[in-house]
Amino acid sequence: MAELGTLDQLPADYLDDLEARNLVPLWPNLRSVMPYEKPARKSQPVLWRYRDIRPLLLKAGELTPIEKAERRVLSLANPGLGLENMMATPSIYIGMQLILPGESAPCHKHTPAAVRCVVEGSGGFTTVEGEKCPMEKGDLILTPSGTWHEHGHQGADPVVWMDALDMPLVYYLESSYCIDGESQPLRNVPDASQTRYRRAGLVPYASLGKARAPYPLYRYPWTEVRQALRALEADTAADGIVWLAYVNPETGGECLPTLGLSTVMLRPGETARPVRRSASAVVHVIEGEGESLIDGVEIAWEEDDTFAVPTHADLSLTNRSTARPAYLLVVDDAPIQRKLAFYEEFPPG
Ligand code: 1HN
Repeated sequence: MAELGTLDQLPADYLDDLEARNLVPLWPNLRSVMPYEKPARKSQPVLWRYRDIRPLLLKAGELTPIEKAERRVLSLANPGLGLENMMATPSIYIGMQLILPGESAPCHKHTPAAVRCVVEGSGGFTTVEGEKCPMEKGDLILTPSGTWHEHGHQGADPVVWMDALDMPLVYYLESSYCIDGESQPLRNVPDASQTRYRRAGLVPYASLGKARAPYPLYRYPWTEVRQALRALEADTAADGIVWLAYVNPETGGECLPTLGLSTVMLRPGETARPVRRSASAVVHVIEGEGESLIDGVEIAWEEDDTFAVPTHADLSLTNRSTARPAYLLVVDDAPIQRKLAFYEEFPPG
């Protein structure tokens, strides 16, 4: 490891000459952009408690009519990345969105991809490319990059969902923008999770041998995902993790090019120690309570809480209940890292 020259070792008039020509010497900055062994990380392990968010979100419902918000969302910002930047991790935006009975959020499309996970309330829906997707607790709804989407609410109580977007990445690429559209005519009811992709292992015959659809399925109903986790438990070793990936049913690959989606069931009293991953992640608690150690920082989570896991972090997940399983949704940026060919897994350390 060579000792690199520093800025103060360079003559002031030389530095002035560089600056006047928009030039910067690399060597004084090299270690900060290219540290040894592990990346430099500003992201912190951080917990957002739903107990804290809920009253503030309901207050937003009183303070700001939906027409003045377009999307009534409180962003979950990682203080290590600067609150004003609205980043949960370097690549993942997270928000909690409130929609009140009878309200609607107008139709638009944008370059960032989004996924929603319903936190509470019944009767909400998102229409994606003309497909009306019901939103019940734990349901996952994809709105991939460039797909028209709008929200509505036909129920009686407030509906809240978590929005996850690849916005920090797309914004960094100076590529984030949005287009407003007319409300969409409905193409079909029910949605494809109930019709064309009702069961794993089966796809509509006509799709065989064709170019695989990029986004054949927008909705993953929680009641079925939860059953699938319970079924996988029966075939998971005591030291294994009950962990399912959400995939595109036509390709078997990731649902979205940027965001990875998966769900973990922690058995009663279980402590899971997943491999250390180069990807950053956000974990949302669909059901249950427990605690996690993230790079030595202890986080005690409850149902509907959300926490951030920085890149390369050590992570443990403990279900505090000895009677009930806990269910977690994991949103990560592993798909981006795989495409960039540097995704890594390390033994827990
Ligand atoms: C957006 O379009 C939605 O469509 C939610 O519900 C959150 C955060 C940033 C930018 C666009 C939505 C968003 C968003």
